Amino acid sequence: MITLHSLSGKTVAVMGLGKSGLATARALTKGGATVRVWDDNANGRDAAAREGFTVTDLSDMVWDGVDALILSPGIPLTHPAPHPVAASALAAGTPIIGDIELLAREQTNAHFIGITGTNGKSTTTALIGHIFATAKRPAQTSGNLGVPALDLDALGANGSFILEMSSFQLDLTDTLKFDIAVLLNISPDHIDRHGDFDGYIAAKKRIFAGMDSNGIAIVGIDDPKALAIFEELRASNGPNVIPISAANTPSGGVYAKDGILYDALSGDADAVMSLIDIKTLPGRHNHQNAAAAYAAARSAGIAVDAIIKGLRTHPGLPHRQQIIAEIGGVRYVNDSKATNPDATANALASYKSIYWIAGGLGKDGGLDQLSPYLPHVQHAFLIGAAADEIHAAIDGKTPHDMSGDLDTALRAAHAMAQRDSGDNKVVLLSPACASYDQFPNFEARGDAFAAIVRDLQHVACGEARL
Ligand code: UMA
Repeated sequence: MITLHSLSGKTVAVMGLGKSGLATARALTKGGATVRVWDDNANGRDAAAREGFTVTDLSDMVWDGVDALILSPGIPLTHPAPHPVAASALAAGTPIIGDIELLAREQTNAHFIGITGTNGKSTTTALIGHIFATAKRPAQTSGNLGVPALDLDALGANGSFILEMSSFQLDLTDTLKFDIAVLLNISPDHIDRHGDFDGYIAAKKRIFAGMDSNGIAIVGIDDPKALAIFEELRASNGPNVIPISAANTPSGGVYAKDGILYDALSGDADAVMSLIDIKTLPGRHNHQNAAAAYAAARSAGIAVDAIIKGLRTHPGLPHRQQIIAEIGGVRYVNDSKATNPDATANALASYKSIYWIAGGLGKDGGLDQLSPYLPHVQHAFLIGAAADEIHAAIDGKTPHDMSGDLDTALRAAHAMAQRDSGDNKVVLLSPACASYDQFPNFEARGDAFAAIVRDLQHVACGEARL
């Protein structure tokens, strides 16, 4: 755990007692701050009280004498409306920051590598972390990926924090300056929390805040919004800018073409390796993630051989096109983390014969991006609150059932896929929606999918033995 000395002797309020809030309260207390904590949910308050923290209703807080409010990323800072505690701190002029800002203020000698984008940021963060581990370089991965930043261990001057940064977390940093910052792509997401698409883009751009000519910005150029940011950075006096792509062949960049990774950092393009057979990195979107990880690792001085080895041995991440099992020639793939249509479009593009489970809590922005890949879908099984919306988008194009829930959908998809005598069949959970209508979070939804698949596998093994 990090010990936070920067606020030693000060009074600090911590709002939100999920994993990042509790880790923050511990790190502040260890560093000698006086900490006041609150959560709107009794479970959070009880967990904090059990650890001995002073639980104080922050809506009654007199902010005079409070040095900072540490806000959990899931709590609204500005939209749809500032949380009342954030609003009162703001009115009193109390700084509002997040746990990652505190990490940066404490670990000033370490290197910071930040990764953001609408999709692919967890995979790219994990990939960079794995490459660093392969090269035996001291580093830790954290941020939106799951492990709270202040649960990490302190690193020396040779160490690197490799941080997946959500738009919520970027809104809560003010002095953090990345040495290497990666923006993979931008499409509409989290509009409720940023007011509109422009607000979301502005939050994403904060990953480059404060960077000067010593910094390296790695930017995807395959969508118009990220491309515009690339052009803007290149025209500025800010960081060195490296384009990455899986659709174009940018000079001075890193790109994948026809499944081959090319290094054109110094002008001429060198073929580095084939990505096609790496099972944990299927599809063109993952080839762009690999290009970003390669560019970040090269920028950090890691040798090409170690990067190749790291890319080849990447173990993959749960809930992201994760192969759970193969039963009777059908692969069962858990892509529960695909909580928006762009992420699902990437998954649908990756397979040719799909029994597709989709739905959940829909997001604004429409489903148009799925259309080009619907020919890959043999049959769809729609669940959750957004089933009607997806039905309207695919009706007449893709045969589908209104399945209601995951269990019904998966068992029907299994039965149909097992009867299909074709090749390359995949039963794919890639919802294009958030999970909150039927599950506590996307992890629980993916775990439920995996549990049912194992049950089906068990039954199939029993039948094979008879
Ligand atoms: N809470 C309130 N009042 C509110 C809202 C929430 O008191 O109005 C309380 C809840 O009761 C709960 C706590 O705040 O106790 C939850 O805080 P949180 O949502 O910030 O969750 P943490 O457990 O601290 O997890 C956060 C990130 N969560 C979010 O951004 C929503 C995790 O990202 C991250 O892994 C973790 O910190 C460690 O850094 C998750 C996520 O869903 C994976 N991220 C979004 C995404 O990927 O789309 C951005």
